[in-house]
Formats: sequence, C-alpha cells, structure tokens
Amino acid sequence: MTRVLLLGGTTEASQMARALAKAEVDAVFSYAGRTAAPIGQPLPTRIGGFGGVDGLVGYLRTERITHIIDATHPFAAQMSANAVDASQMAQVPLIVLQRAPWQAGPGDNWHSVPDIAAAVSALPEAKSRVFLAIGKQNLTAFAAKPQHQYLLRLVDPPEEPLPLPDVSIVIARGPFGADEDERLMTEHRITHLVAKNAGGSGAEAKLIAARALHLPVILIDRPALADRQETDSVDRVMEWLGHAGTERGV
Ligand code: 3Y8
Ligand code: NAP
Repeated sequence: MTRVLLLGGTTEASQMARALAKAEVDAVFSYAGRTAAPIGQPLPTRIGGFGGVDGLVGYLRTERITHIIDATHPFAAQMSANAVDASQMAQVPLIVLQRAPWQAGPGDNWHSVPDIAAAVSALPEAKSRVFLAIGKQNLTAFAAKPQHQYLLRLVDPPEEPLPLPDVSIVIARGPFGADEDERLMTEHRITHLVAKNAGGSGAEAKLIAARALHLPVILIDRPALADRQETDSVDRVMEWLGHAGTERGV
C-alpha cells in the first residue's frame, strides 16, 4: 500500500502535492518549520525537523512510509543528505524532485562562486548597494564587508538584530515577478545582486530584473550532493510511484 513522505518547501513541492492529492495518493507533506506561517498544502502536513537521520528512520517506520520524495531545495543540503541515509537504512525508495540550475544567457553579467564566503569576497571594496536575496540563514558572513548598503528580502521579520550595520529590509514571500523586482532594484539603486543558483521559476525574477538593469550578479553554486535518482518532472515522479496516468483521474 503506497504511503508517501513529501519533503516540501519549494514551488516544485507544492506542484507535487497537488498531483498527489488529485490522484488520491496517501501522502504526508513535511515543512521544516522555518517560517512563521507556511502556505497551506492539499495534503496532511507535518511541521518541524525529524531529529536527524535516526529521527527520520523512526518516522518512516512508525508512519509506514513506502516512498520518499525529496522536493526540498538545492541548498537544503542537510535535509537531502539525511533523506539519502534514512532511505538506505529503512530500505524506503527515494526520488528527488529538483529544478535544473539557471544558465547564463545573452546579456547576463554573472559571476559564479562556490559558496557564501566566496560571494563575500566577490563583492567590491568600494561602497556599493547590494541586493542580498539569499534569505536570512547566511547573512553573518557579509558582516566582513560592512561598508555596503544591503537590501534584504526576508520571509518573516527578523527576531534578533541583523549582523549588518546598513540594511533595508523587505518582508515578502515569493514567488516574485520580474517587473516587481526591477522596480524594487531601481528604487533601491542596487549596484550588485547576490543570489543562490536555486533554479526554478519562483526565485528567477531578480535575475531577469538584473539582466534588464545590466547589473552584475554574484551567483552562489548549489552544494554538491550524493548521487540520487533525480528528476524535474512531477509526471515522472508519479510514474516512479506507479501512479502514472491516475493523476488525470483516469
Ligand atoms: C519554509 C514555505 C511554494 C514555495 C515557494 C522556490 C520559490 C518562493 C524564492 C528572493 C529569494 C530564498 C528563501 C526563496 C524562495 C519560493 C518557495 C522560495 C528565496 C518558503 C517557505 C519556507 C521557506 C524557507 C526559506 C529559507 C530561505 C529560502 C527565502 C512557506 C517561503 C532566499 C532561497 O526566514 C528564513 O529563515 C527563510 C529561510 C530557507 C533561505 C535561507 O537560507 O534563509 N526559503 N521559503 C519551508 C519550511 O519550513 O520547510 O513559508 O510558505 C518557500 C519558498 N521560498 O510552495 O510556493 O521554490 O524556491 N526562499 C533561494 O532560493 O535563494 C527568496 O528573495 O528573491
Ligand atoms: P537544511 O539546512 O537542509 O536542513 C536543516 C534541518 O532542517 C534538517 O536536518 C531537518 O531537521 C530540517 N528540515 C529541513 N527541511 C525539512 C522538511 N522539509 N521537513 C522537515 N524537516 C526539515 O534545510 P534548509 O535549507 O534550512 O531548508 C528548510 C526548508 O526551507 C526546506 O523545506 C526547504 O525546502 C525550504 N527552502 C529552503 C531554501 C534554501 O535556500 N535553503 C530555499 C527555499 C525553500 P532534522 O535533522 O531535525 O530532521
């Protein structure tokens, strides 16, 4: 009897949840609990960590999970690594639903860096106006360059003081629109954009806006992850589950 654990938190995970609900597959949606009020899902939803790999193995057994879909984020490296380990330990098959990285096109002025520290080094010394669109978990490293004016976009208002002396904060949950991001970046006279190479449509707007504004983008490569079965197609995941075709209710 199929029972799916869908590790969510992205646009693709929400699309996957809709397909599973439509096909009436027995599934649980899982959020980390990173935001105050995550958007609702059409599946029974759990919120919070599992308690590492052992906690996840215990969950898989207690909940009699037969399949894991990891639709987290290319930068959710810890969750994804735990899912691979728990899948092997509990002998529960795993598939990753993930979008491809963005590729630079004509008119893009991108500077790819391997990690957050390299993104900080890639910023100039001269005072600049930086749109730091990487969320709130990796801001501390940028305190090494306090001379810049930083524009931050966060999902929830910060609970403690931020490690940067000169910040403007926008509270917003994506997906974002290119026109909206172009207006935001013009209004704040942004000179540099820092972003994660998340891929997908939900975070792409700021890159389209940077292209239109001829701005340099410092793009952080996604962390390397163990070999896993990966796809960027919801239908392919439904086939993998053995429910191909049922999502159209046939
Ligand atoms: C808690 C669930 C959906 C999912 C929507 C996608 C698109 C909009 C764009 C920018 C970049 C960033 C950030 C971002 C985007 C989608 C997707 C995506 C980037 C929510 C959500 C949760 C999170 C967690 C949050 C992180 C942060 C990262 C903000 C919900 C809204 C920067 C990633 O305040 C914090 O602690 C935020 C933490 C992890 C990265 C970081 O390290 O700070 N996502 N984002 C999920 C959970 O609890 O399990 O609240 O509804 C989901 C989405 N955020 O169904 O439509 O698919 O990527 N999320 C990045 O890509 O760089 C914003 O501002 O332009
Ligand atoms: P992470 O660093 O890889 O994971 C840290 C810990 O958070 C995990 O070990 C796990 O705790 C818990 N966790 C993460 N995702 C979970 C999920 N979907 N369900 C239950 N527990 C989860 O994760 P992250 O990068 O902070 O991402 C957290 C959430 O935000 C995920 O849902 C992800 O999809 C979403 N998100 C992240 C980004 C990003 O830039 N990182 C972007 C968009 C959306 P335990 O060890 O206790 O099990």
